[in-house]
Amino acid sequence: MRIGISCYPTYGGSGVVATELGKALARRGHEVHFISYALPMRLEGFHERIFYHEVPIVQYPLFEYPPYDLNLASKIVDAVRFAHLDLLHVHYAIPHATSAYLARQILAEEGLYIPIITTLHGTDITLVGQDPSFEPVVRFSINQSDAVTAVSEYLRRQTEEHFRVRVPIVVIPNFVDTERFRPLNKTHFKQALCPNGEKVLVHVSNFRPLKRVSDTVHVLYRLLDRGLPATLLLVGDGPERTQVEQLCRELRVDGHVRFLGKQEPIEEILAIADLFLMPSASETFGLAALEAMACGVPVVSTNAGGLPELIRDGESGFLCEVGDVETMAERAYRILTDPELAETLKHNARRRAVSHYAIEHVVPRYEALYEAVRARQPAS
Ligand code: GMT
Repeated sequence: MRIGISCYPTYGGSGVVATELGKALARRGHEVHFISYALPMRLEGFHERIFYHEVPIVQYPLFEYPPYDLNLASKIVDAVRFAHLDLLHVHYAIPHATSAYLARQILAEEGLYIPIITTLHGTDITLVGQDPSFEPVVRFSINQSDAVTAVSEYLRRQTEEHFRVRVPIVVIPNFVDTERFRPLNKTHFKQALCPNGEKVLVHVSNFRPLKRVSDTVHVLYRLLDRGLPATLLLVGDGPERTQVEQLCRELRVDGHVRFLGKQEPIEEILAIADLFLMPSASETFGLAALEAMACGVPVVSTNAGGLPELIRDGESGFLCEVGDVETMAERAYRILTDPELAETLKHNARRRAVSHYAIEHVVPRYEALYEAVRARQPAS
C-alpha cells in the first residue's frame, strides 16, 4: 500500500507513534509518505520506501498567524495526486483530520477518493479539542473520517462522552520496539553520572503543566530527606522548565537533578534508570512509561486516564492519586530499597511490554484496519 502519514514532527508521543508506525510499515513492504512541516524527530536515516513531503509554511504580511491547515491540505492533495497514495493516516485530530478532510473533498472533484484514518492521541480530545473554539471542527472531522482509532479504552470513552461521534472508535494501543527498548548494561555511564551509587530516577516529557514535572522534584526531595542517595534525570524540555529549576533551588536539591534536554536515544538513559516517574494530571496512554517498562524499569505514576490500562498496580509499578507526592515517594522508596521487589517489578514491566505492546503485535492491527477501510471504499 502507499500510505500517507501526517503528524506533529516535534517532541511528543503522537509524533513518535506515527513515525515508528511508518517505519514499521515500510519494513513490512509498504510505501510510506510523511507529510509534515518538519522531518519527524525519530525519522532518522534513510529507507528506500520512506518519503518525506515538507509542508511549506507560507508567510505573508496579512497573515499574523500563517494558515498551516491550508498549506497542509494542499500538500496532502499534491502527495495523493503525484505519489498515488492509497490512504491517509493522520495522527492527532487538530488540524490533521481537518486538513485531510479538506484534501479529500478537493480530490473528490477530480474523481479521486482518498480514505482517511484518524488516530486520536490525547489532548486533541481531552483538553484543547473540547475548547469551544475547536469542538465543532473536531467533532465534524472525526465524523468525516473513514475510520477512527484511539490509543486506549479511556480515550475511546472520553471521545464518545464529549463528542457526538457517529463512527465506531477502534482501540489500538500504542506500541514499542522491544528490541530497541530492552534492558541494557550501561554500568560505565551509570558510574559516570552517579559515582556514589546513587539511585537513578528518570522522567521524560515535554514539560507542559499537565505533566506535573514539579512532583518529580518533590518525590526526590522526600527520598533524599529519608537518607536515600538519588539523582533525578529530567529528559525533555518545555514551558515548565524554569519553574522546575526554581523549585530545585528552593528545595536545595539542584545538585541532585540533571536537566538533559530533548534527548535521543532515550533507551540509553533508561538503561541506567532504577525508576521511572510519571506524575501526570492526565495521560491517555503514557508512551514514555511503556518505553521505560520495555527497558525493564518499574514505573511510579498517577492513576490518571489510561495509565491503569498500561501499568498494573503492584505488578509492573505503582499507581498513585494525582498530586499525592507523599505516596509516590513512599512507593519509590520501597522499590529503591527492596531489591527483591525491584527485580519482580522490572521483570513484570518488561514482560507486560513484550506480551501486550510489542510493535509486531500492534502494527498488523493497523494494516487490517487499512484493508477494511479500502474494501469499503467507494469506486472512484
Ligand atoms: O495530547 C497530547 O498532549 C500530546 C500527545 C503527544 O503528541 O505527545 O500525547 C498523547 O499521545 C501520546 C501518544 O499516543 C500518549 O502516550 C500520551 O499519553 C498523550 N498525552 C496526553 O494524554 C496528555
